[in-house]
Formats: sequence, C-alpha cells, structure tokens
Amino acid sequence: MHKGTPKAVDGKLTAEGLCFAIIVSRFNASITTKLLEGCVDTLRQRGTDNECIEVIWCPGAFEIPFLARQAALTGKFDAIICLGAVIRGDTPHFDYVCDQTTRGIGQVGMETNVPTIFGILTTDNLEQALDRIGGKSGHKGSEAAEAAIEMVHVLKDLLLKYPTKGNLNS
Ligand code: INI
Repeated sequence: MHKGTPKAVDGKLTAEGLCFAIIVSRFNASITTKLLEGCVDTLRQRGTDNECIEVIWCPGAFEIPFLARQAALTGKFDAIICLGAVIRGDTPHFDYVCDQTTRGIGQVGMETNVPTIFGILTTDNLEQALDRIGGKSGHKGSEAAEAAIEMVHVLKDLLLKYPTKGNLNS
C-alpha cells in the first residue's frame, strides 16, 4: 500500500493580473451575448481588470479558430476563450461547422502553447442552448472563464515545477 498523497499541480481560481482574449461569434447572438456576459462577469469576479479583457467578435463559430490563433500569437494574453453556439438544423451543416470549430480550437492551444478554451454550445435545439446560459444546465460562459483561469495557473505551476527542455512545437 502506498502512503500519503501524490504530488499535485492544481490550478487556483484567482484571475488578478491575468489577461484574456474572448473570441465570440455573432451567429445565434441571443445565446452568445449571454455566454459572453457570464464569461466576463466571472473573470471580473475573480479579479481580472476590464483592460485585461479583449472581446473579439466574429461572424460564426467556423471563424473562431482563425481569430483565436491570431490572438494567441500576439503573446498578449494568458488564455484565449472561445464562445459560440451551433444549433442543429435540417442539413449536415451543423456537423461540418462543429467539426471544424472543435478541431480548430484544439489545434490553436496545441500549436501556440496558449491555453485555449472551448466554450462552444453544440445543441440539438434552442431550448438546450437556453438551458446552458444560466438555466438548468449551468452557465457555459461562466464555466469557460473558470476553465481559462485554472488552465493559466496549472500551466504556470507545471512549468515552474518542471521547466521544459525546449518547445516541442518548434
Ligand atoms: N455558425 C454558428 O456559429 N452557429 C450555427 O448554428 C451556424 N449554422 O447553423 O449555420 C453557423 N454557421 C455559420 C458559420 O459558422 C460561418 O460563419 C459561415 O459559414 C461563414 O464562414
């Protein structure tokens, strides 16, 4: 039997001194503006200054990864938060948009080493989306903000504890 607890890297949830870019899509704006509100409220409550929150609008979820990458490459932000709402329609369009958005956002974090958060709703209908902006399924904008703060800290702590021997991406 092993004794004690293992070593841990566990990010804290204070956002003082941290800067964030929020990429948010206009498509389904009635939902995405609420995602944005919850996200900004949570960042502010956790201590982020307004000057350290950059909100960048784009047409639809498909365009989010491109702008997320551009924001990450500026080196000005501790994390990038992506917010959008893709709601299923009658055609396979939903699947293509979700596929590109999900894959693209994942790639941004991996390629830039800047934590990049997936705050995109992918729902079958409007009701499911409404449930996720402060209804019975929580608030995904607020959760995205918390995930971003946690990832910034856990990355900082991890690199402090175990400095990397080089950038594997270069
Ligand atoms: N974009 C969304 O963000 N949500 C959707 O539900 C959606 N649907 O259903 O079509 C959507 N389409 C637009 C797409 O993201 C691009 O903006 C557009 O194709 C231009 O490239």
